Amino acid sequence: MTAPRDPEFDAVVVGAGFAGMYMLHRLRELGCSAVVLEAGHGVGGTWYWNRYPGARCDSESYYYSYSFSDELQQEWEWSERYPQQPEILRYLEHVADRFDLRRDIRLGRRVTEAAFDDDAGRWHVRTDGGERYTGRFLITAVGCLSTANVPRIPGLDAFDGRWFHTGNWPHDGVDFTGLRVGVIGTGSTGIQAIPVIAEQAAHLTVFQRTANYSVPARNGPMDPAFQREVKAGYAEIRRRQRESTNGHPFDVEPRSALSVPEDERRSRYEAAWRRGGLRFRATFADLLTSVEANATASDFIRAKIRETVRDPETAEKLVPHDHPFATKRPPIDTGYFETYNRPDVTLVDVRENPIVEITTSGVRTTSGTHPLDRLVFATGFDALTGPLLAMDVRGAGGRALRDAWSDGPRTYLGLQVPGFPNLFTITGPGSPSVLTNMPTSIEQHVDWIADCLAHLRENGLVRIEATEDAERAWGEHVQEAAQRTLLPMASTSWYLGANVPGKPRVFLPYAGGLAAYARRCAEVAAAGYAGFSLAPAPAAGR
Ligand code: N01
Repeated sequence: MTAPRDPEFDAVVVGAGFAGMYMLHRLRELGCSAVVLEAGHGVGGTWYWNRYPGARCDSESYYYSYSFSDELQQEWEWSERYPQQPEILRYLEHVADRFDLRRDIRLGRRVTEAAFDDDAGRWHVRTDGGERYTGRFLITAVGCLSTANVPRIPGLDAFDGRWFHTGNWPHDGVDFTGLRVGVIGTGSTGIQAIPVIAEQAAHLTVFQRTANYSVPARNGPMDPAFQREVKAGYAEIRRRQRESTNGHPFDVEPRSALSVPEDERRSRYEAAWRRGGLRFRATFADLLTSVEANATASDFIRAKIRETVRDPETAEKLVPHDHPFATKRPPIDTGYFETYNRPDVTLVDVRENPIVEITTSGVRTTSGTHPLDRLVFATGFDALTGPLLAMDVRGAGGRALRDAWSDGPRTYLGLQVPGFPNLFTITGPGSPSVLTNMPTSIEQHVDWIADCLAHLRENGLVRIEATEDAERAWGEHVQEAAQRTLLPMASTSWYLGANVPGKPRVFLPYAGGLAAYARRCAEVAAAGYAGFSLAPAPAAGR
């Protein structure tokens, strides 16, 4: 009797969110056999896990979506300017059905190990249930923000109430009615969740470490006339997205904030504030490159916070001082600062009064104990590298990715890692990823990988690996690109890995802009995949 062989595919894809599902679609078009292994019990990735109160997208619905199928974008109707989590999940489930993707997606399979077999030129992948899969190519579509960061605060195990991380929210929801709730964290997630939790809880205590800038989202129902206009103009909208810095379809004002008179500058900020959303960043060309220009936007938002929050002491705590606007991912909100005017909401500044421990009945800071029934960690993620390093990935010669990246991630174009042949990392570290509207970056990566696989096949090649030289040069370029912006000034940012104790401080995403990045990827491909070494199958009998 021979032992049953592991199921073998051209490609094993990890993750069934935006990236993994589109990758599967493209692989099928190429005629490749593929399987998608997904840890969740449903498709959707980020939108399957992040079900916290108030979860919605900060990009607008009409462009936070796939562009690859005109039929899909014509038939899908968005109900709001910013879609809520359940609506995005419905959209992704619809995509899975519409393109008949589910038959190649295996749910409830968390990949724990992946090892490259040099002789066979195959990746062997193992899941938490002990299943094994084999593929010539391993393609990670694991997301950038999918490994929860729960801070190690002493005493958490002893807490008598229940606690939750926003990125791993119970599927049957959480009822906060009549309860004393604590939220730790005031990033984009906390800023979305806090106003909604405050509506329900008997009392909400917010533990803030870094005060944050936020601009009103100005959410509302989708205007049918606008939706018709969008559908008629999708070709142009998608072109603008692809040719932009951040994957959004709006133009950035070409002038410097310092080139216009004070009253004009102010009225432009006022108009952007009234319009709401991430577009506020585009009010002037140099908000992320000039400290002086940025100060005009930062000061404008600081004044808005002081105007909104009635108690001056609370307002001062909410005013950010330690980083310029948008050097951390800028949140947008619905009634965030207004929430602090409620009598049943308390703000605790944990820079001033650090958290000492979690007790059985609450959170103790240096200024006293805050009694709580429920505790919410809106404390973010081990971003970009976390989801990849959560798997034990071993490349040629058994080298662990964890060792290869001990000083920070090393990639070529965020797509490949030297020493890890035939591994592609969709929106990996060193690509624009989290600095952009994710579906746009995902489509660019997936299309590039699909074209690359087609090239290999057409040329009788079976192996592709980034060279050390190309990786080194790209790594330097990624750091230079960040240094040309103000982004590294936010010293506590997850862009730098600063939110996870012990994580190397390296600027993780590529800040040179999506359009420039995509051009570079296209040039690399046109030059016969410059910076990659490509190899044919060994001759028969060898
Ligand atoms: O996480 P974050 P997030 N004690 O890391 C604080 C995307 N997103 O989940 O700033 C006390 O930004 C931490 O404080 P500090 C988006 O890209 C997208 O909010 O490190 N506090 C910070 O305030 C976003 O940027 C959407 O000092 C602690 C907060 O927790 C990314 O996800 C919606 C702490 C964490 O903020 C992550 O956002 C929501 C500790 N020990 C999010 N540890 C969309 O629109 C951490 N903090 C699609």
